[in-house]
Amino acid sequence: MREIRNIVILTGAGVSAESGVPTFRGPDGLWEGHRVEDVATPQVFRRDPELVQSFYDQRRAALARVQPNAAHHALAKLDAEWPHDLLLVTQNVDDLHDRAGSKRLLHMHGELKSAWCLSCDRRTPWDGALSNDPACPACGARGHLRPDIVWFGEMPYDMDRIDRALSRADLFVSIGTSGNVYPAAGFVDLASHAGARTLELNLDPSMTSPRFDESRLGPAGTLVPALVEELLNP
Ligand code: BJW
Repeated sequence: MREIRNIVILTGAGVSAESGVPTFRGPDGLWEGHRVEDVATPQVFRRDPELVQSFYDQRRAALARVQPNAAHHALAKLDAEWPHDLLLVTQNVDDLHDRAGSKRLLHMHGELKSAWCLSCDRRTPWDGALSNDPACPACGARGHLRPDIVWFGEMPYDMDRIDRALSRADLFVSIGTSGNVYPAAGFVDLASHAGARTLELNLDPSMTSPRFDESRLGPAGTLVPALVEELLNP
């Protein structure tokens, strides 16, 4: 193992579970009996925009009732104190990493608190509802704002930056993700190929556990602060 300087961290729904944000594929899965792969698509949005908008409106409103947990805070501390390159890539559309204070952060699957205008292609920070067809603040068009969320078949954000960081990583850490969704589920292979040490933190073994150098099982709220201490005080 070479000396650790450049770190890439991937988080999934498990990092927010202890804050009370439901995961996708757990027993109380977010989409209530539907496979997320069947419903989180642009086709479903085109077929039933009211249903999809009101689902995301509820989730956006629910963010006001949850707080970052010990894992989000520990990752923000690592961001503030790590003297070398660090990139936190989250698949989560909640804003808990942002609120904990992480700065070197990318939301590869979009954000609940952002709206994307299909008329002018601009993205705008958004706090309220979208189901009432508000006007786009940039171009004024009505009925063209959609949740700024990456659905199946759409290109995740910032892939060039993520690929570059993975190709230079000395340590890749995956936290609370089931490894069902690509391209994120392939990051461990890209990092390994680049010579990085790979470490997974998860409550249970994931689809990708066998591809990591090391897996630690337990809640993110306990494992992440311990890892951050280990990295900052080796
Ligand atoms: C805890 C815990 C605690 C619980 N502590 N841990 C065939 C083969 C390969 C790929 C494909 C294929 N067919 C199609 C594809 C591509 C497709 C894909 O991956 N499909 C799979 C179903 C196979 N991917 C796409 O379409 C993506 N785009 C794309 O590929 O573009 C082309 C491209 C290619 C190459 C490079 C670049 C581009 C887009 C994917 C979009 C995903 N969007 C979603 C929905 C967003 C909408 C919404 O939020 O409503 O994003 S899907 C959903 O899954 C969400 C999540 O970000 C994502 C990952 O879920 P996550 O975070 O892993 O959650 P869970 O619930 O699955 O797991 C939680 C984990 O936490 C578990 O492991 C628990 O154990 C753990 N846990 N409590 C620690 N306290």
